[in-house]
Amino acid sequence: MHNQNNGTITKSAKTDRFQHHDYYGVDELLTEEHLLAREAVREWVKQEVSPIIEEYADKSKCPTHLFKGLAEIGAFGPSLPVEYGGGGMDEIAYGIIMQELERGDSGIRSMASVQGSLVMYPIYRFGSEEQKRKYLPKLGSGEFIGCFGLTEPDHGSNPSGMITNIKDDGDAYILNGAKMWITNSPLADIAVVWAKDEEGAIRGMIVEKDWKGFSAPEIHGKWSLRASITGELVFEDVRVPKENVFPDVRGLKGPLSCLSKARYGIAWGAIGAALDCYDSALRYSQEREQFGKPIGQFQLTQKKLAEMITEITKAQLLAWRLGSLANVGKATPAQISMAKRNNVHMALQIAREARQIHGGMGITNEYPCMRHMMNLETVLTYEGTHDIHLLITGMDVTGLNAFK
Ligand code: TGC
Ligand code: FAD
Repeated sequence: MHNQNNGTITKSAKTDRFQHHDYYGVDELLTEEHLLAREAVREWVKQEVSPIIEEYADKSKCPTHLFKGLAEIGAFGPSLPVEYGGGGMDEIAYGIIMQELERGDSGIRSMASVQGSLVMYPIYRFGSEEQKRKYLPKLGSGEFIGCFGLTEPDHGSNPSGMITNIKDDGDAYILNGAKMWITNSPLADIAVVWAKDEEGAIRGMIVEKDWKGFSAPEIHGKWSLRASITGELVFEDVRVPKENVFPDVRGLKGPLSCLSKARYGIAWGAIGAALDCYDSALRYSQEREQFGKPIGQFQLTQKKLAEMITEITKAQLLAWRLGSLANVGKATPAQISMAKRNNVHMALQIAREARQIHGGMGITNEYPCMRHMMNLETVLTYEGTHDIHLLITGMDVTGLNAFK
């Protein structure tokens, strides 16, 4: 439970990072399994991520050694069946795991989102039995790293316009085109790629890194998500055996249903980043004195903190309810869009306010706010931008489509 009482702070709250802020007792809505998963991942993040993350972000380097650890704590596909390399848990457990990872860093959560929801999930959902058996155990154990290629240089928000294509060539398809902004692509052993066939239908396929004509150059110069590696996917007459193409799915609903799964996780993940910023700002406001008193005693600081915990609490309730709907298969894509948009924007606003509470110190890597803030600029944009999700909600409530 919330451990700040009467404006004072307990000793442990001063010394222990990652305080638990549960203003409305949302924990009472969680099961023993959810709480255990949260504790395990939180502990892992404290041990493995927090001590190194500032340095990796500073150097714009991906801590690749964490892939194995992420697999061991069950962060890859927590809600996929165990026999297919997943964790066999429910959607709320999946969400809570993403929350705890993003408390550490959005880039670490991205590693898990891509592997679990954008690579393992489509193989599980659309793959043949052979594809599942060949790739899922290796992905679940972290032996293989995967990436997901939908976005193209000229087709981001409108993936239906993609020009990456396949042409029939007997027992294989010939793949040509390019994908842009692909998380983990330079490291990936396999890529789940979406391309148009000769009839113009979008098809999904698994492409292996060593295949002739396939390369994945890194994109440099990012000020955001610096501990996550991003690259392109370039296909020049790559021969993709037909057995590597997903047999039954055609159309944009294939990749979009993977995005629904990942966006759901982001709606929870963003709460973790917000909690870390709030936690740091609250602590700082109680320790830092100006004009002879803690800055937390000034009404303007209290306004910031009170609004932060209000928004976090609303986001926690939104995520929990969305998770309850997802558990019974009733979370609609538009409901997921609303939660992704709201919670990421909430986290970004909190990161900015928290940075202000830290004054000049807030721009340094002594505190996590600026790193979260920069990361969240990406999170606001990827998996559908802030405005695209608004238009999805707009379409849902009006029945009128702004995209057509
Ligand atoms: P539209 O005609 O609306 O839909 C085409 C078909 O798809 C169905 N559908 C969905 N199915 C499942 N889940 C969803 N969320 C779905 N949304 C739509 C739809 O019912 C339809 O089915 P059918 O049977 O009628 O064919 O498609 P549109 O071309 O008008 O586009 C709509 C729009 C703009 C909302 C969509 O294109 C969109 O969401 N754009 C945003 C693109 C995006 O999010 N890209 C993300 C790339 S991946 C990424 O960013 C990974 S970051 C990784 C990390 O965490 O590091
Ligand atoms: P654009 O689509 O060009 O949008 C530019 C602006 O125009 C945005 O503000 C947008 O909201 C606005 N806009 C566009 N259309 C409309 C409209 N109809 N109405 C109103 N406004 C509109 N993609 C993958 O496939 N796989 C990945 O692993 C992946 N990882 C990523 C990692 C990072 C670090 C980043 C930055 C991106 C990643 N992406 C990935 C791509 C991401 O999904 C796209 O950047 C995103 O979908 C937006 O596309 P875009 O950048 O081309 O912007």
